[in-house]
Amino acid sequence: MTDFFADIPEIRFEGPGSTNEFAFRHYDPDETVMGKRMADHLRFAVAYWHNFAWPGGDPFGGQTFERPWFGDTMDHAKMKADAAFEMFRRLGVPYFCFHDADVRPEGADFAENTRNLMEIVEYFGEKMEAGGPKLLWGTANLFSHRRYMAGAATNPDPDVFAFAAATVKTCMDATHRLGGENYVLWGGREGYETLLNTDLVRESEQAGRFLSMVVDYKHKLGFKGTILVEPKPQEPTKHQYDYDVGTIYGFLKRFGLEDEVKINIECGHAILAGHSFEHEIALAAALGIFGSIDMNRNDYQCGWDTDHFPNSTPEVALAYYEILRAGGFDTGGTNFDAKLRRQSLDPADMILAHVGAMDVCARGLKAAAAMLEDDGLEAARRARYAGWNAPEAQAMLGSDLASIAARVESEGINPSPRSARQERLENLVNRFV
Ligand code: XLS
Ligand code: NI
Ligand code: NI
Repeated sequence: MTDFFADIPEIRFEGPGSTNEFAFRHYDPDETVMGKRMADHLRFAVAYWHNFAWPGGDPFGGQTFERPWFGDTMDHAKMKADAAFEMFRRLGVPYFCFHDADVRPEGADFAENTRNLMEIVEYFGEKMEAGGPKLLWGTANLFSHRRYMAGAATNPDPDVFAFAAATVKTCMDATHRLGGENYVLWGGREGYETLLNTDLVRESEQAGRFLSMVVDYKHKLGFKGTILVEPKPQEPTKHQYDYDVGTIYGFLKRFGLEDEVKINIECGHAILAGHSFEHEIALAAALGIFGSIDMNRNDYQCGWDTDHFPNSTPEVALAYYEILRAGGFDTGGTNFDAKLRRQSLDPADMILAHVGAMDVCARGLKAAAAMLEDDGLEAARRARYAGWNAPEAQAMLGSDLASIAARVESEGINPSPRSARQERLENLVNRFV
């Protein structure tokens, strides 16, 4: 027990009219949306790292947050876990996510890291059994320690590859032990700073072997969860290999892993890649590799991963629209990979950031469900492609250029352009958000 959140009540649904800061206005876990509880649609998770491990630094200055659990001992790590589970309980979230380095002190070597992690995993296990949230996903931090400065799987030094592989094995063990529903790989340093010292082909082959070993180990372990890769185009390295969904799909195909691995899509990373969040979700769903989301918001003026909490219902609604169109989450969920601004010092800021974000997601989900049930957008989409239902149109796809040319000439085919009706569809969206 800590008294860190002592003055903060458990957050309950009070409805849109409530003026109580410490209440949900839109997130009612038991409300039914399209035949399913809202909680089961959204599958919220709190990220351990931003809330409990990040000290509030930026490139110009260090720590702004003062937390009683900051420190390098196992006692600190346990106090941190106490505070974390106290926050989870107040928010009533069904899941959390963590990296090994968020939850245990750094040891002198691999063996000590493993001992530290497993001790905390035991501690988590007790709290989870006592009614705490479940684990949406676990992951290994293969980017903070200086050994990983030139990458983990893609490192020029085979000893770093080995250390990273051993660490991922341990983190998969920990995730499996805690009943995690997914295992995530975000290749933080899997990229390069300059081509002048980089062997692109060798590095991507190493990454392909690494991921294949992860998949093999999953099966050996009997882990039933999903392996997820999280794309990001730049930052921390200048060129990241896992640029976006399309790039990762090509990589998975190259190594025959497209039926084994799915994608964890982060809103801010999609924006850094020059896409929208909904584009990345729709593309992954279309390719059969949609897994989970890291929900946050990026600053559009800044080419940096700012990890703001989401607060735009229209943006979130379009993302959930694509998720609902794809049939919703399977093992995935909505992980708030979001952090406070560094001036937001109070314990209440941590809680209320999540309250706001959960309400925004609830509104977005409800708007998305209403749009889907209305069917206006889908009807317009079907009408736009209706010409392709004609037998001649289908036959053409199995034909060849010369036959098509002969048909265009003999039938005098001369297309007349039709409106794509974008503004009308945007007006339609605005009826719901
Ligand atoms: C960083 C990533 C990271 C992953 C997990 O930009 O989003 O937080 O989600 O390693
Ligand atoms: Ni993320
Ligand atoms: Ni991010």
